[in-house]
Amino acid sequence: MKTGKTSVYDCSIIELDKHHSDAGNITVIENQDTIPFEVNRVYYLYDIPGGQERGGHAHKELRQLLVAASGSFDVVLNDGSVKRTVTLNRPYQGLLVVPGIWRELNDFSSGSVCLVLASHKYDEADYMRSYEDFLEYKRQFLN
Ligand code: T46
Repeated sequence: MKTGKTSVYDCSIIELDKHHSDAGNITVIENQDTIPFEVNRVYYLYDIPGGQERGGHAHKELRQLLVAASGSFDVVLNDGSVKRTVTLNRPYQGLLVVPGIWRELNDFSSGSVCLVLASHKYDEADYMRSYEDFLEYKRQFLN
């Protein structure tokens, strides 16, 4: 699928493996088996001040799985036509975010951790940080 043609409905919750024991839980994510891309980078957002927003950009190629490893936050997905808000609050659920989707993360609970598994290494050229440029990019792929 052309990355510019993606919609918010191409983003989905993936239920992750949860192994429960009296000693606690463990969740495992494996390349290809659990998620539909190879993981080349892992990073996490933490110590996020109350009321802070993250994201506010889109990617041209990057695919990501976002997990609330601790606490909760909202992800507002926007494909230029439709907005959809997904609340992440379970460490055994991941939100697959496809390329070409503007995202904003907000309403972080105190102490929350957003774990991100990403398909590519960091590349600033992959970012669309201007909302106007993002809309223009999506318009090119209409029809
Ligand atoms: C997303 C949310 C969940 C690096 O140097 N390497 C990296 O791998 C990353 C991700 C960031 N940085 C630097 C670049 C910027 O100067 O860290 C700074 C903040 O990065 P960014 O604007 O990407 O941060 P967030 O938290 O707004 O967004 C990130 C992801 O990039 C984004 O795709 O969905 O986390």
